[in-house]
Amino acid sequence: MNLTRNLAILAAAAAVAACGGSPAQTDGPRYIFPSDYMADPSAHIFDGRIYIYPSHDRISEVTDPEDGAHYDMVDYHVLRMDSPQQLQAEDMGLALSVEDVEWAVKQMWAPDAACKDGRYYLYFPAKDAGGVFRIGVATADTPEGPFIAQPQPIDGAYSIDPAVFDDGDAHYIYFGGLNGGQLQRWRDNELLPENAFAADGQPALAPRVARLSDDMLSLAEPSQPVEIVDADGHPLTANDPHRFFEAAWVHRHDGKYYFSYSTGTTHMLCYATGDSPVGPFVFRGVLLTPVTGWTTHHSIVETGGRSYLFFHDSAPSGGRSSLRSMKIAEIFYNPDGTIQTLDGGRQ
Ligand code: FUB
Repeated sequence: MNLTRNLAILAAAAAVAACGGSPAQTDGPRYIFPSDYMADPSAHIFDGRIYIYPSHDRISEVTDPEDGAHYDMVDYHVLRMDSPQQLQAEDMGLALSVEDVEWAVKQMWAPDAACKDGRYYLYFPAKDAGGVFRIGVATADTPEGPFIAQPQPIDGAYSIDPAVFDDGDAHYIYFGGLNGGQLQRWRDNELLPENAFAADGQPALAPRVARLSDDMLSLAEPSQPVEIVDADGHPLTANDPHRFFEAAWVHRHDGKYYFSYSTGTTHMLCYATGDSPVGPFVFRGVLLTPVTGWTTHHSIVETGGRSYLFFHDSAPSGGRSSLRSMKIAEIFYNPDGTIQTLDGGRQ
């Protein structure tokens, strides 16, 4: 790890503690894991604690950003917080490594996790030997793992950024991401020979959703597009700055389903709401304005009657887009169910 960078983050954390009074303050965004680069934090409450499943960024010899190759991650760690007020998350150790996944070759991108009947499931994207992003699943008896991967990726799950939502009687998996995430290489669940982006003015390419099988290891049904529409019911178009790019997340609040996502090239987190976990979702607004760095990617957790956004930026690495650091911030709902926009802090 870069000592200068670590010192800078620790100084920032100390400044937060000093300026905010007690470390228990979580008012503004703050870094939660200064000692390593981690991103794409998928947070869940398991066993009464917050478990975070992030990507594990690293300094790699692959620096070419073409197709996101510089996001060259090779393993996952699980982090834990006893509460949102804990100053720093605790690293629970190595959870899964690419060398332990038979079908995967490289680029372990944003994962997510789920719990069912006391078993834990880690869903993760990686490229196979053909250079195609697939989504795999690994299992464990504890939330921190280590996880044992299934020998093959999940049939019918592809592209990147799996997110799993527990709707009580069923789990749903969402996936998909544009550009380096390859969503544009798929139509109707078939791999195309080349990219097929949606044209300006046409409906934007949609993320996918499917119900998971009872054993959580496969799709119970072929994935369907997740419709994100405007207030008149028209799909957001490919050139709309608020259209979906990657990083799907679903949570429930006050009886509504919230589908939130990154707009990628326009660098926002946005959200849409609906009455069903599979949509359609009506666009409602911007959750987070651009951060320092190219990507951000998030999750939303409700605990103790308060809601928290976990996300990342690249400020501690001086803006290096593939070296990101995780943050937490409390978020607030308006009476009409909209969420107050958070400032991502890009200068
Ligand atoms: O971490 C690699 C990729 O960057 C993720 O899968 C995307 O969501 C973006 O954050």
